[in-house]
Amino acid sequence: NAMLQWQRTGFHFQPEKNWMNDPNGPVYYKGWYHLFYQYNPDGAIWGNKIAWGHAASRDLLRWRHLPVAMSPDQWYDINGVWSGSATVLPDGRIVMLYTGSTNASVQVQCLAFPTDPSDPLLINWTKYENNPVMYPPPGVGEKDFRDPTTAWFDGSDDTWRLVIGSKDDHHAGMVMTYKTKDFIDYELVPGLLHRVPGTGMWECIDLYPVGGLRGIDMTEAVAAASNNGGGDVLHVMKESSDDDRHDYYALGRYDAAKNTWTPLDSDADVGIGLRYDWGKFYASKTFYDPSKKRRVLWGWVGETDSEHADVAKGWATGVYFYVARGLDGGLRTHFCHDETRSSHANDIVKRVVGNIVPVLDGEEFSVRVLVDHSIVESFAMGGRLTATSRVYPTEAIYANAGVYLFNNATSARVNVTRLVVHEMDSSYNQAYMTSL
Ligand code: DQQ
Repeated sequence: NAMLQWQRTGFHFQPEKNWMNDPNGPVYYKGWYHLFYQYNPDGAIWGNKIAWGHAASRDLLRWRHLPVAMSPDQWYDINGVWSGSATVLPDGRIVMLYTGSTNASVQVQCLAFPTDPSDPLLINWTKYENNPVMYPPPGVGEKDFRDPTTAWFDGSDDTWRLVIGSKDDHHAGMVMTYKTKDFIDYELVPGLLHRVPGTGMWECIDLYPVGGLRGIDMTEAVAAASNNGGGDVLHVMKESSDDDRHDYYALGRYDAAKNTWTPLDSDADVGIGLRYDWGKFYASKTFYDPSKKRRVLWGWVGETDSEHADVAKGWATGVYFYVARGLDGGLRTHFCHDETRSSHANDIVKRVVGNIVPVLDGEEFSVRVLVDHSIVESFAMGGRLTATSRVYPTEAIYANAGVYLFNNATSARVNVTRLVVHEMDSSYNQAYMTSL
């Protein structure tokens, strides 16, 4: 079907066919970036046979599709090999932790290793023979215990620590910390790392240090904090809210000794304040890329199309900003995607998404918009605010696609100081894959 074919993204990663959701276990190994992902080999919708799809790349742009890494084939993951994370040990070995949904649909944590560590493509995976390694602890619902993070080393007691998201009886989202010496035996660290009432189940927790322009490895940040207080390093905590399907984060301070993470601003705590993206972006996960000393974020941009794609579709996603006066008299710049005119179809999700973006005195407003067939991804003010949309036009495709700039201001003067348009080679990914 030609229509569906053109909607395939050019540089946003997609499997060759069928359904994908969360990114899993991203890791850099022997010169290759690995991306695993929640994958249904049997169809284009989510199901109870989710496996780990797998692809590898040298540059994060051109991907080589690899065989399914792990399938739901054991009693402890027969209802799904769910999300998880990679940890690279000091000797270079990788351990993978993931959530298994058992034959009784209980969520447990499981361990797996590369079968052949000398294979840079990490094609074969071996599940640990005595899985699972963690069960829901007392008081935690058996369906509320999932998505282990990457572990970091804590030299104060020579253990690896990782966190897992959950919710409690009062609909509070919460994070539990585990520690282990060998990734086989785990101990629940007393107390909760964090908890926010009213935010529901916290999926796909992420916790990582930030400070300065470079990425920071969590193990290094914990070591630095125990030596010299850690300087200006802060920790981002992110959760994916099952209630409203958005990725929320906050900046805070992680205290390993007390097993606490405290937001800088309790009014903008995790789950109620900042979002990574104001459009369609969920179940994200970061990893530290040692080759470029940067932290890389992957997110899942789901489809918002209807299941039957044979409907008539039209065109136009507006990306716009407007300046308005707030109740306090100050000026605010709003930045939004208007999806409402992106298609004639009326059985797909079409919203106006966005928020206020800070523009400081003396700054010019700037926007970067990437259009990748059926994804529009925008970064306002260098990424202070981001919005991602799925759009399914039929008219503005190939040569009929274009960029239009409108100035609808009536009472103020707006000058465009610079407009740069690049055409992206959208067939790059596909051509590379078929030539392998
Ligand atoms: N998707 C996975 C879960 C995770 C959810 C199952 C988030 O592990 O909590 O496919 O999208």
